[in-house]
Amino acid sequence: MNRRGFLRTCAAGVALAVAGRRGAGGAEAGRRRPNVVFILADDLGYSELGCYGNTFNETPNLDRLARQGMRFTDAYAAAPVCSPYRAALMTGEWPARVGITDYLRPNDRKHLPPEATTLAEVFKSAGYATGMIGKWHLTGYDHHGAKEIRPTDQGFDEAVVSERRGIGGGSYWHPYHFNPAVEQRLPGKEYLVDRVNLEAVQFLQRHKGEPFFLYVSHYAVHTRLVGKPDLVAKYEAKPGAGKGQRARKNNPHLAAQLETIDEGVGMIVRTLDELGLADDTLLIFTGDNGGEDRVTSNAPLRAGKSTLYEGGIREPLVVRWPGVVRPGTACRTPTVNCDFFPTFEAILDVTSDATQPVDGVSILPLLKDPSARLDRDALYWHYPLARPHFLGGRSAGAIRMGDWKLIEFFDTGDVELYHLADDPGEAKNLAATRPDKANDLRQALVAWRKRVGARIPPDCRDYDPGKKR
Ligand SMILES: [Ca+2]
Repeated sequence: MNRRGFLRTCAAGVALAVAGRRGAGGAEAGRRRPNVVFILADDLGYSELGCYGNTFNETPNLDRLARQGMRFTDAYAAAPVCSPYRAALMTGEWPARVGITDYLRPNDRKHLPPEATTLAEVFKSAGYATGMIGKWHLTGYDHHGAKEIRPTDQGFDEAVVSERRGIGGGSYWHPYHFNPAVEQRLPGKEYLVDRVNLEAVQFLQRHKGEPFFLYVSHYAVHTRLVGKPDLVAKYEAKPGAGKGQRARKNNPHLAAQLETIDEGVGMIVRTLDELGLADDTLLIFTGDNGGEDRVTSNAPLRAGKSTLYEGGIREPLVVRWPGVVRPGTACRTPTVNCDFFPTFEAILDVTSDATQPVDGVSILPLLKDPSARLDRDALYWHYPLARPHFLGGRSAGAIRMGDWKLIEFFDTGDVELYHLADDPGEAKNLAATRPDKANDLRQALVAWRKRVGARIPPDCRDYDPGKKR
């Protein structure tokens, strides 16, 4: 029997209760395995939530969640764009190892390989109902001549309001460009974020009697930004409001979209309360890559989506888990989104026997105690490009070790070195004054590339960095 067949058999009822390979799980001490709701916002920058210091946007439900749980200050995305983040989320691997290091185009031949064991398959192996709502972006699309590998091919029992063709910029009103087959369910002009919120609530209601894993993957706040008109008007009237969809700060459309996401978080929390499931449910909110800095500001972090500066890869991460995560805590240990896979394995107390090597580390010790130490020296990024991203990102790799971070630009061969504790905005390049440190980090980065088989194709070294595509 192949791996997938084995997992399906397990899902059909064969117990899989062996010791977790990454430490004792949440099932210890008689504790029931929790339900998991994982809410992901698209292109949401580090500095957009009230609980991360934003004073213009209004995110009362997420701020409450942070007060009830743990806020991570140094949570990273494994990539500065969509698809590689999602590949790392689903497999626990570095994107470089999966071989998906850039966003997948609609006609892309690449996709998350069916033989990879996904997060959804891990939950299925533990007897969970698995559901996904919204953005997948781990395949090319049939409509564009590519082979589609759908979420339902990767361990999700159901995938609703999910794209079947190229993801449309600004397709936030029904009928949705990315999947015209989606029938309207809300009265009036249906707004996509509202629809995703409704589907999330109804999934919880449908599956209240069994353990569930729900992945709520919003299409917002990806450009083109389109907020609901009443909310946009509310933010336009606020002091300091930027103007229009392309405002670079205090963007009223982004704020409006984010408020609707936040409303959905409130709906999910209320539904869990009503169903009596709040204490048995681990609730996670995060984003897939940094904010696009032509429509927002990630300050105090530098730059945004498509770059390996902090603004491109550092994300909000809020976790609520009653009885395990202490309310109102903050964790400053660097984490990366490949960590979710082994973390859930540890929480479920299963060894998934994934066919792929898992690069992440379980952060369950941090959930129990934010000052716990993880067994990991460094985080790595690999983002080779044949020409600069249209948002400005360059072909590059990076490493963070302790408070030090090095970015190696593949197009010029230059390196930049920053001390993040002293200089979170990456304003002072120390590569020339600390060549010893720069050399150590560069060597560690090169050694990691070798270990995971990360390639830098020749055309990703040799192009004109000034030329935009
Ligand atoms: Ca994204």
